[in-house]
Amino acid sequence: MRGKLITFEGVEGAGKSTHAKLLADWLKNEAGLEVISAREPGGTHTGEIIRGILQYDAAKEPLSDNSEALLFCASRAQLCASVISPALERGAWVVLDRFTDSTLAYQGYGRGFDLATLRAINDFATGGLKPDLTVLIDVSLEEGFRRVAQRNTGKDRIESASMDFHRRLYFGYRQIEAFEPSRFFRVDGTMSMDDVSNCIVKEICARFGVGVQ
Ligand code: T5A
Repeated sequence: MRGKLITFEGVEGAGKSTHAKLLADWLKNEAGLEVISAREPGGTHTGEIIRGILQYDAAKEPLSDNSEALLFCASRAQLCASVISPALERGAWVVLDRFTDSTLAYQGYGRGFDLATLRAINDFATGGLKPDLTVLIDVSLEEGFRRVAQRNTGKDRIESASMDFHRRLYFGYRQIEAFEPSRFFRVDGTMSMDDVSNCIVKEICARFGVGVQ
């Protein structure tokens, strides 16, 4: 049986990496499933090189907004072809820290690119692959950036964009969710880590009938 694709989305510092890992551990250790985890951009050798360009200006030249959009999708295309699709086909579950909705939120609502064009580029990159469930972790921009600041690693290129940019993508996520409500599970990311994690596991059990073995 084909595996499931679960994606995590939200603003900077929402807790995506934390909760993607907690869910992947639960699926492996408690539900006994094969689980592949990856982050975007990245997750492959090519993708990690692209991540360096996108986040840390590795190419040392200003990146045009068009190049930015295409590079996120190039990283995704490589990840889909070499990791995600083969894993799903052999029945593994795939847990992703960001996916196609990030491009709609950041490059669409944030940078202002046409959403239909971005959806077409996303489809080209993924071969039309859609998440079975998207967990949208909801925290305010203020809370997200407070957590990012606590990390003490400084802001990367996109985190450094204007607050207006981040406000647009925050509301963008709401629009994207409203467009396909049944694919989304929105969880209040300001609850304790245990409470957030338990809510996500409960939703997964209810939707897909998996449980503790
Ligand atoms: N991007 C990405 C695009 O523009 N277009 C695209 O198509 C794609 C795929 C990726 C950047 O690229 C952009 C978006 C991003 O700007 P990244 O480093 O992967 O960059 O950035 P993020 O995905 O935003 O990762 P962050 O690490 O900034 O945030 P997370 O993963 O949401 O947060 P996390 O899990 O690291 O948690 C942050 C802190 O909060 C704590 C954690 O312990 C951690 O310290 N925390 C909680 N604290 C209290 N209560 C809870 N419930 C907590 N949950 C976590």
